Amino acid sequence: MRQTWRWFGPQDRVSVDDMLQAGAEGVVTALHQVPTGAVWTPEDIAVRQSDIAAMKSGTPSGLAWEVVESLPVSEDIKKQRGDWRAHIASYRTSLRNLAAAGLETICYNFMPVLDWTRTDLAYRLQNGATCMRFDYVDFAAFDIHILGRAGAAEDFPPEISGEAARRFAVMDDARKSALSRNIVSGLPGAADRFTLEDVRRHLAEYDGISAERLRGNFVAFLEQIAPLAEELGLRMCCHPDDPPIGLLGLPRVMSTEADYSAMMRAVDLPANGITLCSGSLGARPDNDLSGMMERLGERVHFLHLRNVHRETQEILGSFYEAEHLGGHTDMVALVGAALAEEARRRRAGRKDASIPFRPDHGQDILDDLGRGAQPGYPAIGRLKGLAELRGVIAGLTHAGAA
Ligand code: DNO
Repeated sequence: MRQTWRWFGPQDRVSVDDMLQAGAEGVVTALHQVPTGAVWTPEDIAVRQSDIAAMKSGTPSGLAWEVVESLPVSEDIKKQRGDWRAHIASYRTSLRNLAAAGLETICYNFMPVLDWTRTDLAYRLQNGATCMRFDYVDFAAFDIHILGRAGAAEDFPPEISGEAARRFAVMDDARKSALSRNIVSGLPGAADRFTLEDVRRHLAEYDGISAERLRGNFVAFLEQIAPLAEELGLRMCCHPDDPPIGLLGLPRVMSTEADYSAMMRAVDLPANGITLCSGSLGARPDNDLSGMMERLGERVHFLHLRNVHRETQEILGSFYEAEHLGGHTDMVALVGAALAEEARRRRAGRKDASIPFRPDHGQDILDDLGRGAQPGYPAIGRLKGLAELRGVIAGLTHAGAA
């Protein structure tokens, strides 16, 4: 398993030197500065590659850009409105440019409006560490009482709406604005530029777009992209919905094994693949992560290894991001299933036998507290996750392992 590390570019407070010392073998990044829908030019790609190649001192880092996360799909493509055809043309050009630069693995998602969604970005655990959390009641309070979305109250079970009303009644203004800020952090683009009005406008544009229709638009996108990716030797891998449930009345179509199977079958090419994110999918108790790895593993081109502690047994519920080997996902079983898939690939002579994974998210611990890295992406919390995962891999692959 290839040990990779997400980096947000030169402005990331976790540097190339940091990731090297954490033990990363390869880098996951994107041209975050390029607006969604525009072409990623060979020049911009080359600059990012050279940023990665050097340490602070100028010494070669020995690291390379190995996975793109993400080449974002525009809202126009998801809705098939406005400039969607031009955006697909740009997407295809970007793929050609990435392939020419030696990139092979391209992660993206097809979540409308919101990407990942949390109610707390720094939820304090008992030991003083902080992590990201999704509190379903807080989310309902936001949706029903702050955003004031029509029909929102009916979208939640009555006990959740009731609890949300009680909680909202005693929420002070500071908490109300922090909650709104946290929730819109997952919006594409710079989170702090989004107002509640922007969110309402985005949501309104999905009026009349059912899950069925979104699936159709997704297949249309894949039909334009996957054959080209195949021809270019690229592996596209779709990230799941995070959390894997409908939010704000928006359709979400990549939340379960059945969703993935349907999309894989709809455009049945190896290049049409999966980012198996154990943290996103693991927020639902009915997603069997190691089973998904066994059954869909052939198409898993990238792994996000992360764990969540679910606070309820319901499909719709609260959770927080646990340590990598804590939480409800059996991480050892999942890594075991990934290693078994790699063995199958080696036997089949596949050149992508080593699957890239990254320690996804991490709790803020020790000097992370106060460094102000991207939410979910601290240096030491991720280093700890990577070290633990590396220990699992070493244990499972040791010649003497049972
Ligand atoms: C969150 C990430 C996601 C992911 C995109 C992929 O931390 O895992 O934002 O990068 O959904 O397109």
